[in-house]
Formats: sequence, structure tokens, C-alpha cells
Amino acid sequence: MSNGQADIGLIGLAVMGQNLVLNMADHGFTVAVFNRTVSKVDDFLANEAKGKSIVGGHSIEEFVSQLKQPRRVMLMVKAGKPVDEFIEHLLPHLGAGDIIIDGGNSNFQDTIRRCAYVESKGLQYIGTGVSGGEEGARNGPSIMPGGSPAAWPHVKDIFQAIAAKADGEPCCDWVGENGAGHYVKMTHNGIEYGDMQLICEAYSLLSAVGMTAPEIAEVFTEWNKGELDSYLVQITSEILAKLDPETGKPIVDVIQDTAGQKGTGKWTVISACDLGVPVTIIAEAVFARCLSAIKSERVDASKLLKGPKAVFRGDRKKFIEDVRQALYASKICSYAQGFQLMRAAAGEYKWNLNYGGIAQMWRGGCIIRSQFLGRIHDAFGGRKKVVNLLTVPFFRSATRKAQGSWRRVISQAVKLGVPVPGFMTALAYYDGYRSERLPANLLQAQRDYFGAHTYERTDKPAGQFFHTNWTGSGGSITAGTYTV
Ligand code: NBP
Repeated sequence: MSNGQADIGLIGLAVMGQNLVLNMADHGFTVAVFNRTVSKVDDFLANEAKGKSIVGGHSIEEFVSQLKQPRRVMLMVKAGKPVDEFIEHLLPHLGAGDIIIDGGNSNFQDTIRRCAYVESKGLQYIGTGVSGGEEGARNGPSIMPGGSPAAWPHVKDIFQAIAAKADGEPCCDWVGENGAGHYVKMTHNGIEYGDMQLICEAYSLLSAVGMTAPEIAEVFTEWNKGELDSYLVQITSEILAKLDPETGKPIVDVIQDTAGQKGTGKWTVISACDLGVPVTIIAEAVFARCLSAIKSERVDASKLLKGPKAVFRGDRKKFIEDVRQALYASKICSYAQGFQLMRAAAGEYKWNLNYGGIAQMWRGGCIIRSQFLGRIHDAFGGRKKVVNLLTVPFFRSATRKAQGSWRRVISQAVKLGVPVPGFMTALAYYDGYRSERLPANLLQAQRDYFGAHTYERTDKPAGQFFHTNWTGSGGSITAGTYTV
């Protein structure tokens, strides 16, 4: 192949990069590749890429010379410093209008900074979320691009061709300016943490009433046929059914109960705190992983701290249905919180997010893909303004139907001493969100008592602030108002 013919270049030949390149080649695009460890370029060309429309460079210069103009260079490298380093290596070899795309799990704040920097050099920048892991990258991921709007028409055909499809529509569309794509991907990952935690709590409750992993696998298989139909429920049933070839036991029973995390859930919660949005289910999911990680402390504490002696004596079949409803209602709350978070971020960072479009992007290819996202897509149809998904008729009726079960499950968990932080915080959010009056009146009084922070009154217009001289000795001086 002659130089300058590749439609796109990709740097970073690890699991995601290689599979994306093969996916692009399958869709008729010519792809140039490069990697820090250059020997991986030759290995790839000689093996997986053999006979396909894929070329390789042994230096950045050679790689760039293989690209059509405007040059499109996608980075699929480890998030963080490697992205900044590659941008610096690339800039001297690229020109006005060329496009640098970061497809890794970068922090959206880094993407905002990099987008401004690359644009200041006369180039275009895209920060895009890519979800679906190895399998998604190969056969159709969910792709969430944001950055320089003028770059989108130049990558749209490639991205939409390689993306997953749901009802024939690509799970990829333009998200918004600068860090919007990576923000939406971060929120996706946060929601993924929530979904996984809620599923684990359902499994934990069913185990606590005496069910074995293969029995619970069957329950998940059934659940996957209804409202909970999703990739994560499907793989959960497969995981629970799998036996360990060494011991013959269910493999989940021999896997250590300490969870890892790479940080996108934590970023979601940090952003939620910054924006003042209660994403309590994702927060509990992050903290549940933290609690799981202190295994040796838990082992010691298990010998010291006693729980209830209760055993389950109810109807197991009814309980299984109650758990299903509790899982469904909690999941609705988690997505309601996630979309509230994106709405607040859109206001803060001036992004014009299309929430129905985001639900569509998540319907296929990614880890949280589900039938349920189709309902969310419909709820936002035609860019309908939705303050909170909980108030949409479909979800209102679903939570109303589920709440008896939800409350019974949590009561049972408390009686049995089974931790279900996700279910509990979801219900607390539901009850809090539907409360016309919360005990924050007392909280404001406390703040005013010790810090003269003032309060508003129910019988006076909002925006007027009052202070009480609670002890008779504090005087009428008030503290400056601050938020958070
Ligand atoms: P990794 O995140 O493991 O990154 C490997 C690539 O980064 C290799 O090309 C490696 O080059 C390069 N690299 C590293 Br490591 N340090 C570097 C440095 N200091 N300078 C330059 N290059 C460096 O690969 P991955 O799992 O394919 O993920 C790629 C991106 O996609 C990441 O941001 C990841 O978070 C994101 N992502 C991953 C998944 C997944 O399921 N794995 C899913 C969705 C998104 P080398 O070959 O020379 O070491």
C-alpha cells in the first residue's frame, strides 16, 4: 500500500487497540498502527492483522505519513501521562485540522484541558469513551465521543460503522464539547458499579436463605427473560453456573471476596459531590468494594461482632420475586441518579447533552446494555425534559408496583444481618426524593445555632435569611453564606 492512504491511525496495540483496529478493517477502513514497544507492531502485522487492510509504522513519523488528510490518530493507551506524552510526540508531525482522538478511560477534566491545548495548536481533539471490553471492541462497542465539534464529521462514519447497533441504530453519537464524551463514559462506569453491586446484593440475599450458586444461576436466567434483561444479569447467571475444574465446586465459592477497582466509580462520586448531586447507589457501590478489600480486618471483626441469630422461615419462591422487584426498583433509582448527575454536569460545563441519545448509546455494546435502557431512551424521546426519571409514568408505576417487595426485602435483610447497602440507600433516596418535608429544618437550626449560618423560613419568601440568637449571648452577627 502506498503512503498516505490509511483512513485512521491507532496507537496502542494492547487488548482494546488491537480489537478496534480489526473491527475497523472488517468495516472496510484502512488502518495504520503504532505502539510504544515497536516490536508489537510487527507481531500484530504478522499475526492477527495479516491479510487485512492494516499497515504499521516503526516510528511516529512513518506512522503519520501513512495517514490520509485530515489525519485521524486514535490513542488507545493507558490513561494518564502516556496520553499527554503521545500528544507531545504527535504535535510536531501533524498539521492544522488534523485530529487527535483519545479512546482510553481518561478523566474528563484531563480531556477538557487537552482539548483546549490541542485546539490552541490549530488541531482538533476528541475524547471518547469506548465501552464493551475486548469483545465489544472487536464486534461493536458503545462509543461516546466529545471534544472539538468540527472533528465529528471526519470520524462519524468510522465510529458509527464499528459501533454496536440497537434496533439498527448505532450506539454512537456526538455527545458534546471538550470533556463531555469522557464524562458520559465515566457516568456509564459509575452506573456499572451500581448495577454490579445491586446484583451482588441479590445473590447475597438468595445465598442467605439457603440457595446454592447453581440454584441462583437458574433464578438469574429467569430474571434475564423479563424487566431485568441485561448483559450483567446474563453473565451473572453464567458465572454462578460455572464449576471450578480443580475442586468441582461452583467457581464463585472459591473466588476471594475482595473487589478491585480502577477509579471511574470513584471519579463519578467525586464529581457528584462537587456538583451536589446525590448519587448514593454508586457511592455505596464504591464503598462496598472498599469494605470488601479490608479482608483481614473483616475476618478479625467477624469473631468479635455478633449479628442476629434469625433464620429465614418464609416462602422462598415469594422471597425470590421480592428480591427481583427490589433489584429492579433500586436499579431505577440508580439510573435516575446517574441521569441527574449528567444534567448537573451539563449545566456546569455548558454541554448540550441529549439524554435519549445517551440511553441509545448504552443500549448495545457496553457493559450496562439492557432492555431497560430502551425505556429510558423512550422517556427522553424527542429531547423531552425530564427532571427525574422516577417521575416518568413508566418508572413511577414500576417503583409503585415494586415498593412492597422492596421494603419486605430490606426488612428481611436487616433481620438476617445481611448487608444490602445498595438496596437500602436506593430506598432511602426514593423515600427522600418523594418527601415534601425533610428534617433539614432541624439541620439548618443546628447550623445557625453553632455557626450563625442563618436559615430561610417557611412563611417568608425564599432568599430571605434569618438568624436566631439561640443562647441569648451570640448577638445578631451572622456567618457568610457558603454552599455545599
Ligand atoms: P492498557 O491500559 O493496558 O495500555 C496498554 C497500552 O498503553 C500499550 O500500548 C502500552 O504500550 C501503552 N503504554 C503504557 Br501501559 N504505558 C505507556 C507509556 N508510559 N507511554 C506510552 N505508552 C504506554 O491497554 P487496554 O486494556 O487495551 O486499554 C487501553 C485504554 O482503553 C485504557 O485507557 C483503558 O482504561 C481503556 N479501556 C479498557 C477496557 C478494557 O476492557 N481493557 C475497556 C474500556 C476502556 P507498550 O505495549 O509499549 O507497553
